[in-house]
Amino acid sequence: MRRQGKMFVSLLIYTLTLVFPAGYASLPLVINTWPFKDATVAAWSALQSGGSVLDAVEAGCARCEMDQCDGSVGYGGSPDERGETTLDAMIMNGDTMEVGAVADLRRIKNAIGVARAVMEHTDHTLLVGQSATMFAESMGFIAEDLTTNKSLNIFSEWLKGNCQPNYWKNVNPDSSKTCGPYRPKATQTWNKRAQHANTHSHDTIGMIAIDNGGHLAAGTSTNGLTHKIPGRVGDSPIAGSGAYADSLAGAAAATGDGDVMMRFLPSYLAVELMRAGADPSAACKSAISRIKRHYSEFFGAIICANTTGHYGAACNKVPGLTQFHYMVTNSESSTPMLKSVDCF
Ligand code: SD4
Repeated sequence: MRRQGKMFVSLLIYTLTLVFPAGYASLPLVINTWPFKDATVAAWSALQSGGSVLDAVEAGCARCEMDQCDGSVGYGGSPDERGETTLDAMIMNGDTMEVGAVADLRRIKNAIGVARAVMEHTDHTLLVGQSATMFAESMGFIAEDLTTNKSLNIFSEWLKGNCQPNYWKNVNPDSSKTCGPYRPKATQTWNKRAQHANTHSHDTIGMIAIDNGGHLAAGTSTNGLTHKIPGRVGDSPIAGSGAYADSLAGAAAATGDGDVMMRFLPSYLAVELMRAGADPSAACKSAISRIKRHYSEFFGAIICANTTGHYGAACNKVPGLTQFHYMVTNSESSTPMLKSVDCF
């Protein structure tokens, strides 16, 4: 009898794994890039306390901005060539297809909050630079220095190391050896793109939230790339690249080498594939494959979720990224689950 009981339990577990494979659908759902658990918790509590999916995405990304997740989100990280930290963020409403975004935002800590203000208080989609700061101040955000001892230190070490690495090419003096200012070289040579990315310099938060009513939102927040050329904007605030959400199809959010990834709109592509019936893991994989075809060594990953709450992720296998970690909370487990996917 005991043996029969054991067999029954084994059979039940086996059946459950067939019916509920990894990524099993359950709503509501919060999913975000990297193991930023506190961000997942913040987004989930926003949903649980009656907030909308936009509230959840805003709360989750704001949490990372405050916590300076991995130094790659929020103030005091990724100083540019002048030593300044600037922020990119976006938020998208999958019901209305409204987007609010800021890029190269200076002196304001809560970039995702400003992105939401762009969406809710203007007819624009993306505000940039010092003008975005002025907009933020008019909306009640406080302007303050985003520099910390840590970012100052990263900056001064970089100066001491002859400004290596940097993002210049085809310039004089030789940017692989010395600091600027640089001037264009008369003759240009094609160089394979340098491998700028690694797990330490890239950790944008990208987040998707879906509620019980099937409303979807997605968002991102980052301080971009360390030592970027001032004025550089990454993929994170670009709709369809950093994130995309359509409550009729699904949502996706990307992380990685934004200068390459934004050329392929991977989040848009993944959502369109889910609209056509692809499951989230396959959609994520196809979006990564599209980029790989041209930049086999790019650093990047993407998370995808469809309207029923199935989710998946994919990443490009490069040294330093063989497995990608992301967080999931849904009604199956209200404490965040750390998930991982093997890169390919
Ligand atoms: C950027 N995509 O600015 C961002 C950086 C990043 O994971 O995602 N890191 O290019």
